[in-house]
Amino acid sequence: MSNKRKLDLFFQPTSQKKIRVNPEEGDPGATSTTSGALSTHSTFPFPVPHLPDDIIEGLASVPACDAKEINDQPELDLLYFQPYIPKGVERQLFDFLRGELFFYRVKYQIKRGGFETEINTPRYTTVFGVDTSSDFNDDGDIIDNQSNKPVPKDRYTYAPRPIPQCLDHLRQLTEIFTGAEYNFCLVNYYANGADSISYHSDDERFLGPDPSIASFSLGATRDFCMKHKPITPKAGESPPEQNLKAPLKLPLASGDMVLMRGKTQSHWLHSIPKRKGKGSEGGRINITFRKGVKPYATQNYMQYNVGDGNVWKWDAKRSEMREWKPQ
Ligand SMILES: O=C(O)CCC(=O)C(=O)O
Repeated sequence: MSNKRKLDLFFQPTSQKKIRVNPEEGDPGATSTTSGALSTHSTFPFPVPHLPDDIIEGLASVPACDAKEINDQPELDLLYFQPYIPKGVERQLFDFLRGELFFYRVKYQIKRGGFETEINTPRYTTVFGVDTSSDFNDDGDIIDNQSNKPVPKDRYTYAPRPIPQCLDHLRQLTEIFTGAEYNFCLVNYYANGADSISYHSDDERFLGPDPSIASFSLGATRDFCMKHKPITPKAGESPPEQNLKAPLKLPLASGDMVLMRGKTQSHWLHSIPKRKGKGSEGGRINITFRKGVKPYATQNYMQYNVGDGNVWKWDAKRSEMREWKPQ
């Protein structure tokens, strides 16, 4: 089936499209259209509203432009959409997600130079999804994909969380366009230029070889820096050319999407550095879709993006994230 046909089917009018509402909301097995519907789950601190119809309609014309291919350096393979989400719709989606999602400010201990060190993640994070070994049934219970039975108790330390409809809609659209599958959605919120993510690569074995990662930007423009991983020169040889290359800098604006694929993760590092001065005040959301192929993907993503800390939610009156407590 062509992408166009798949999209036409996907965007049939919402009045005909039935969306299953988690039975915890009331009538078990009830279905509803998008208006007023909520995604709920026993692991969610509070329900997350479904995407409003006007955002769904706005997303019907993605991608807003053709991608630029960036593959002129060794092992680099990017598609860069400027933008992917049409102007105006990206702002609505940013406001909606910032206002409705729950976030965490994760702290964890690592050993550094032989000493236990506390790391304060310098941004708000949250994650949804589960690796390919498991799935959620219609009641939201986690089941083993092979046996269709509840997963063994020791598979997950942190209970996985299903992707709420408001992010799953974009995930499904992204699968259609990129031809890749995604079972995780990670969301970062950078409150201002002081929030950041340091150089790293998403090259964990639990993502399998040559993972495709679709990375969306909403809100403030931030630089996405990339550099080739250092290559140790062989004895007596001069440093390989890659070590001398200047880092790549993409000024990611609201609505942009970067698809990183092929050898990119195994050979390149990426970061969002801190930003000072003009333009450093605005908030930015980053959404990445990935596919985890081992249970450790779920464990790792939950530990470092949810962890054990307090819940944060956007306070529109104060225009800031505030700690959220159950009423
Ligand atoms: O915020 C971004 O654009 C990058 C996020 C990122 O690298 C990550 O979540 O691994």
